[in-house]
Amino acid sequence: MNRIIIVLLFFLTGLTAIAKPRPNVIIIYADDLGYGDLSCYGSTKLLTPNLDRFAVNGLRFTHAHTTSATCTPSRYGLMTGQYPWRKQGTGVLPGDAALIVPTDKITLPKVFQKAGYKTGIVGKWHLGLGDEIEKDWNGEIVPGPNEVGFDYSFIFPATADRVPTVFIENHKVIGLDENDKIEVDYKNKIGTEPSGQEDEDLLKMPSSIHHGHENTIINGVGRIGYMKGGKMARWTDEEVSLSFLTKAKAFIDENKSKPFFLYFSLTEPHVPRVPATIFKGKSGLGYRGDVILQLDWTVGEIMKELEYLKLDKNTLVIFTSDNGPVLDDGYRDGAVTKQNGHTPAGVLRGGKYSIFEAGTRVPMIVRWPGKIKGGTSSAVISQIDFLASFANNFGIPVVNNEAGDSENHWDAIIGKTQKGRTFLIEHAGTLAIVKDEMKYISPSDGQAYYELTNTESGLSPQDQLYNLRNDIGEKNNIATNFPGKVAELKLLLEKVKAGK
Ligand code: NG6
Ligand code: CA
Repeated sequence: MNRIIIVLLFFLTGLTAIAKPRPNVIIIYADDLGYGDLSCYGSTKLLTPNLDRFAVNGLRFTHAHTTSATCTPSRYGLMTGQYPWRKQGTGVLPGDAALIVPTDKITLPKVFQKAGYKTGIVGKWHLGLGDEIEKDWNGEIVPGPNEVGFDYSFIFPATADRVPTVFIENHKVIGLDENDKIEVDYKNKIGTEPSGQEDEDLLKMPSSIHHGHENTIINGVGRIGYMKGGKMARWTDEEVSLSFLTKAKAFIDENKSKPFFLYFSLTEPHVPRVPATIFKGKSGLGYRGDVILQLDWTVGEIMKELEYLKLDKNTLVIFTSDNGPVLDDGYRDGAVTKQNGHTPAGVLRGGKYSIFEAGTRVPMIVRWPGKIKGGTSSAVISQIDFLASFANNFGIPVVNNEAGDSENHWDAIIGKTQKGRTFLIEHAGTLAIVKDEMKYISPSDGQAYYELTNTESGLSPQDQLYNLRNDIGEKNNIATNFPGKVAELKLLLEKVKAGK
């Protein structure tokens, strides 16, 4: 009798495990796309039909956040489920940085591996490579994405404006030439190639004055950092996006018969904005607008591929961005002069680098036909929660509090509830906390305004408190009117900081 019960229990446990939904999952991650950059988020000057279509059948979030207002920390949070501000060295990384994601702890892609998925990353990485800054770009570059949970990787190391401007596929730079070895240096000039400081005439896209994009010129674009050699390995900026799309489609195709997780990390609309030639001039808003159209088209191509392979119903696609928008991020590319009334941050204040809402509040649309109803969700969600949410959905335990800042909000992600986090932390130069739509920004001595990028940083030596419910544009600091609220949020923030 007992035996029968045990067998029955065993069988039932097995059934529940099988019953867990295991859709393919794709996270499409834009770079510096703002809350107001898509027409489904209210843009009228820039129309993004593919993402609009995507949003019609998807759940469009109005309060979704990255952990931080720049790239590396946001991606660190996405991968590890840990706030980047808990760890030194998680700020914007140079292109020669060592890997900052631990190889011995749980990560988002490892959650998928544990659930039996095939995992891949295609696109921008920006979380460092190898054990040290000094590394041989001409050999095996280890550790990297493959060591933190991706079975397949096709990446560029940092940003399109940082050397080395090469693609790396599973540890190896593509197009290596042993007679023309690649060297990279972020401190001293190497090689004899011209740099932006010396030869402005060679630039097809001038850098903004004193803006730090004046080192080695590659394809007429001055980069951050010096590079020598590897002439055949260097990408052409116009082809970067299409190369990523091609590799993403190939990954989907190769893994169509098993569950797969693809982290498709786009470069648009980060600088340098060099769209494929067919997109140049298409938006009328300069190259920033053009690359957003290119991004929109890319999303459409991925959706077409899923439909063609009959995978669209069984694939959960999350579209979002790594931080808020910026117009002038170092090149005179028309983003400012051809803005034409477009508002990249929409109704929000600030942008990339800012502790105001536009720094971390980003578009996020989740689409899973048949499983997620279309509509909008005001649930407060952080990308740091993807790790625990997927782990929970798959029934995978996360041990030793390894992703301690990640919360399970699976039901909010799939639209079963509009209730997400009870509180949210934002990070850019200082920390802010949002609870019940009251936002407290910690005082900071930092600059209130970044002239280089024309950004309101949101930093102030005073306490700031905003009521996002009726002041989403953060215009009225009501800290002095509500000292009790300030004290409460300050205390909660201190607790979170001390927490893990
Ligand atoms: C900044 C760069 C900016 C951009 C940013 C990283 C200067 C003056 N500015 O340091 O152009 O590359 O880093 O952007 O060099 S992120 O989206 O990857 O965080
Ligand atoms: Ca970014």
